[in-house]
Parts: sequence; C-alpha cells; structure tokens
Amino acid sequence: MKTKITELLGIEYPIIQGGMAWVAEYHLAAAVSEAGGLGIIGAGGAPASFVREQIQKVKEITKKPFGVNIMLMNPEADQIAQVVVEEGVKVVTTGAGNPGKYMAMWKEAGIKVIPVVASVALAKMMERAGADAVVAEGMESGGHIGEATTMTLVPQVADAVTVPVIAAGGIADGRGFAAAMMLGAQAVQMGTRFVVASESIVHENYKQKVIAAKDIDTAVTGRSTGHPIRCIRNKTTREYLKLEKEGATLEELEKLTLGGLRRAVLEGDVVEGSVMAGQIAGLVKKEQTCAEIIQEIMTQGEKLLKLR
Ligand code: TUI
Repeated sequence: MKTKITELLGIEYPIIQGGMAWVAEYHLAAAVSEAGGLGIIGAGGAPASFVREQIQKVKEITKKPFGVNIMLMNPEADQIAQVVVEEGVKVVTTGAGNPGKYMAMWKEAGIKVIPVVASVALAKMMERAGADAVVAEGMESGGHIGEATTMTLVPQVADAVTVPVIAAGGIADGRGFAAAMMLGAQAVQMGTRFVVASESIVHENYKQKVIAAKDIDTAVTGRSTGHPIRCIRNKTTREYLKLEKEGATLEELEKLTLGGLRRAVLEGDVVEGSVMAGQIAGLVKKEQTCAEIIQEIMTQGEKLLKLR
C-alpha cells in the first residue's frame, strides 16, 4: 500500500512501531522493519552509549529502514541527538518535548525528522522548524500522554499542517488503521500491539497483563504533576492515585514509580512496576509475530478502505 509516508520512508506498509522505552530494543525494531513496517529503537531514559550499540546491532540484522525515538526528557538527549547523526540513522522520532534545537543539525545530516505531538500548536511549530511528518498521538496511548483523543487530534492536525500525519493512540487492528486513514492520517504508529509480539523481549508477566487487560483497565497517574502517564492498573497506580488525591509531594510520588518501567519490562514485576500500555490493550488478545500483526492489519484495513 502506497501513501505519502511509505514513499517518504521507503517502507512497504504504513505501519510504524512506537519508540517505547525499554521495550523498543533492536530485536523488535528489526522484526517490524523486516515485516515491511518501520521499526524504531526507543532511547527512553538510556545512556547515549547504549543507544549507539542498539543502532549498530539493528544495522547488523536488517538492511531495511529503521528509526530511533529520542525521549527528550532523557538527561543525555543532547548526546543521543549527536549519536543518530554519527551512526547515519535515516529516521528520527521524538517524544515528551520540543526537539526544535536539534532540527537544523538533523536536517543538515539528511535525517527524516518526525516529532510526536499531542497538540495542533506543536504540530504547526514542528512543521515550521522543518519536520518531514508528525505523529499525532492521542491520550488513548500508553506512557506519557497529552490531553486530546486520537479521534479529535488527528483531523485537526491534518488540517493544520501540510506534512503527512501519522496517527497514534488506540490503534491495534485493521479497523483502527482504516479509521485513522479516514481521519486524514497517512500511516499509523502502534505500541501496545507490538509489546506482545513474539519478537518483543518484554517479560512474559507484562505480556500476560496486556493480554488480560479489558477496556477500562488502564489508569492515568501524574495528572497533578504535569506528567500524566497511562499504565495498566495495579498496586502502584492505586497507591499513586491515592497519594495524589491526598496532595503528596512530587518527591513522594516519584519515589513510588522510580525505575518501575524497567522492573516491569525486564523483571516482570507487574504488581509494583509500571505496566505502561494504551487503552486498546483490551483488544490485544494474543502473541503473534510482527509479520503476522502487520499482515493481519493490512488485509483487514485495506478491505475496509475499499468499501468507500
Ligand atoms: O513520549 C511519549 N510517551 C512516552 S515517553 C515515556 S518514557 C518515561 N518513562 C518513565 C516515566 C516517564 C516517562 C513513556 N511514554 N509519547 C510522545 C508524546 N509526546 N506524547 C505527548 C508528547 C508531548 C507532550 C508535551 C510532546 C511535546 C510536549 O510539549 C512540548 C513543549 O512544548 O515543550
């Protein structure tokens, strides 16, 4: 299927894998890229040296295009911004901030820059700064989120910018894919469905938590601190929300979740760790390979779009 995004990135299908911290390492990224989508290495909170190794490893196992996501709250974001240039990365996505100060350097290096935005205002600013596309991410997503839903954000961003828009948040099957295209998107980005992929190194407990989740099993913590994070409800989200209601300090709240994502993803601590996942977890029912996931979505999605 050809869209402005498949053309821009040189990929077969308009499906991009989210740059999830700890989850989006090189095995997953390579599997998605090999399956014809765009795999992404998520820098998350990792040091620049680790990100460089991940890039070198993905290049060893796939010749297909891949990207790197830079989480801008990472204390080593400046160094990682340099590493992607040095390693010849072709596509960079960013999250949780404004990548404006890196844009000139990345464009100079010929990198396709795709910031993740949660508002029309940032989308317009990124277009002016030279972005090649934007990911419009709704609050159905897992992890760090904005305020607008995918249904409302995608068409408004599509109207506000001329660069292609990639829809993210709440998409996990062909129906969501087709709906996103109808809203004006040229591709979708998915996280939660790829968390449970066979090639995903995420701990089995985490995968089972996503697979068992129902429609209303996620919760958003940190609304009061300005860092809203969506996770599957567990002991820690309940405790966090209780403390938040009682007016706990930022310090007390942060102590509760420090390192929680790593503990959940790598050690399988889904009781006290942070099991980040989107609201669409309720639709994700089984583990499949990245190729199966992409094929299934494209078959169902294209069929629906042809009914127009
Ligand atoms: O970045 C994400 N989602 C994430 S990052 C992340 S890493 C993390 N790990 C542990 C604790 C906390 C975070 C987990 N999930 N999505 C992309 C995204 N970016 N969503 C919303 C935004 C965003 C929000 C505000 C982008 C820019 C922005 O403001 C920019 C400005 O004007 O400063």
